[in-house]
Amino acid sequence: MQKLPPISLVGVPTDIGAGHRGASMGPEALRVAGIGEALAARGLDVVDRGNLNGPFNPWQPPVDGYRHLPAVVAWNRTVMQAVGTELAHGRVPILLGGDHCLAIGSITAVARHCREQGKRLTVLWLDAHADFNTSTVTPSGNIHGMPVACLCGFGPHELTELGGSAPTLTPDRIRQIGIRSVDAGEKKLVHDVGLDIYDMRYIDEVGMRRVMEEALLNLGADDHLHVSFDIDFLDPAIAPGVGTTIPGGPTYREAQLCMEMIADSGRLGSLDIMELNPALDVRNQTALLTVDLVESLFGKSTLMRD
Ligand code: HAR
Ligand code: MN
Ligand code: MN
Ligand code: MN
Repeated sequence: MQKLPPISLVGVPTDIGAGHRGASMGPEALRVAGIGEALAARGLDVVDRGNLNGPFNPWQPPVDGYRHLPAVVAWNRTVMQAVGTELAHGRVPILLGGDHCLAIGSITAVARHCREQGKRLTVLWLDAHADFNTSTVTPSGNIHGMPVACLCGFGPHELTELGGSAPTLTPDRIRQIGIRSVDAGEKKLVHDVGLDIYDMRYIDEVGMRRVMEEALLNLGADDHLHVSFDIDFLDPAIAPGVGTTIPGGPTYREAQLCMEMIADSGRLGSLDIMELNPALDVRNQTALLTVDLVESLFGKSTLMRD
């Protein structure tokens, strides 16, 4: 058995960047579904750091193309600090979101850690959406539709320069899987920067196995893999508890295989679990499914394969 590093759960109870209220309850729903116990049962050292604090959600309309920008910045600074601290202590941070705008702070901290350690960062972005909007092309002003653009240097300087100078990532370090909803202006941007997108059509055509083989190709000992898991990646038939359901996502088996192949890579160094919205869930089923998938992500399999 491969020795897995210790894990820290970090709750971020806010929906400050979302278009629906409720993702603020995500961390607690994941705890109620037993995320800590499930990982501990795998023999992992798990500590729950509790929840971070930040500004409440005033639910205001967008200003200059951004909804709640100052509060989004405040939350992301706190996330960056907390994730950076866990990494510096040699731990694997699991961010319990919260909406997906918080991945800006999380991945900015991971990128800095990788620079300090001389590691190469690869980000797997599991999502129905590309999250590559900017203030000029966004249809909503919701910053959870913008984190990948911000990480690549397209966005307000408060977010693109969260960790110092922009950009945090070059587009070639990101692989997006499960994509099936991209806005018109966003489509042009992802095409222009050459983002590596394994969309649902490609998954249909070649299957999840080959998609994951390609997405995980050439990972070696010096690679740190960050997984940013937006729960709306999953088909809404199995995961109704998210704000922006898009039909036609991965099935239960496809999602399991995706997680198992990431686990097999042995390179997982940090994780975001985002966009779970308990207000829209049914008897916590989406949180329970998420815990099941996260167990696979940390190596649980039906048979002994190692
Ligand atoms: N693309 C749309 C927008 O920018 C919807 C984004 C929804 N985002 C998420 N994150 N749930 O992936 O408004
Ligand atoms: Mn590390
Ligand atoms: Mn999404
Ligand atoms: Mn997302």
